[in-house]
Amino acid sequence: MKLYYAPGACSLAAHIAFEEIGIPVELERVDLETGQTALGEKFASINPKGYVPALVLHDGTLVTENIAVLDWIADEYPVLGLAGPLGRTRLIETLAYLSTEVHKSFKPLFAGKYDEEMARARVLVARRLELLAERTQGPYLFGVHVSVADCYLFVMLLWSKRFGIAIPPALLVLLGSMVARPAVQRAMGQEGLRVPLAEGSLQKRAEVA
Ligand SMILES: N[C@@H](CCC(=O)N[C@@H](CS)C(=O)NCC(=O)O)C(=O)O
Repeated sequence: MKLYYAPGACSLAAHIAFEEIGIPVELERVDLETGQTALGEKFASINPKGYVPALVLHDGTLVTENIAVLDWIADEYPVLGLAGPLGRTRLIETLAYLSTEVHKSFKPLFAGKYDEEMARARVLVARRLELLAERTQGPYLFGVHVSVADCYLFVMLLWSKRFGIAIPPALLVLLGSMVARPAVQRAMGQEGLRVPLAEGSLQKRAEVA
């Protein structure tokens, strides 16, 4: 299997998920500016959509879109899924919210063109994080077990820190729990990213807040 990724992009969610499961996945970096992969291929010839994540399965089948990639991982490796009669539905519901409401709301911040649009985006993301915080069962979204949805939310929280968006206390706890996971540290290290804060310090900050 091969995961096409860009450092710190939303593809980090699938990367973390694979590290959590502990199965070997080939990683190939994509330069989103030039559209070239690290091996010098045109990324559009692999994924015509031109964006990451792009996952190539063992048989060469391509899977794109965070929701589909993360759902595929959870289906294949249920340890990162959600058990119970409505488990799959609740997981997809959360992945869809993260993708279409939270992730999408960051767009103006990455575009960085208009201050007013960026300010509106900050407010919108913060509001959407609040809703997730209210529903978070702690320490992860669905309780004590980490799922692919936590991997995706984690990336959204890293972006929130980067753009100065206030993270609600319940999600600071989640962020701290994720940062402390060796799989998260490995994935971030492999992408050349700095792990935000030392283990446990985010939880402590949330406790005193
Ligand atoms: N709908 C896609 C969006 C993925 C996406 O926005 N990827 C960004 C990185 S986080 C990207 O590759 N952007 C480059 C581009 O769109 O050209 C998904 O959910 O997988």
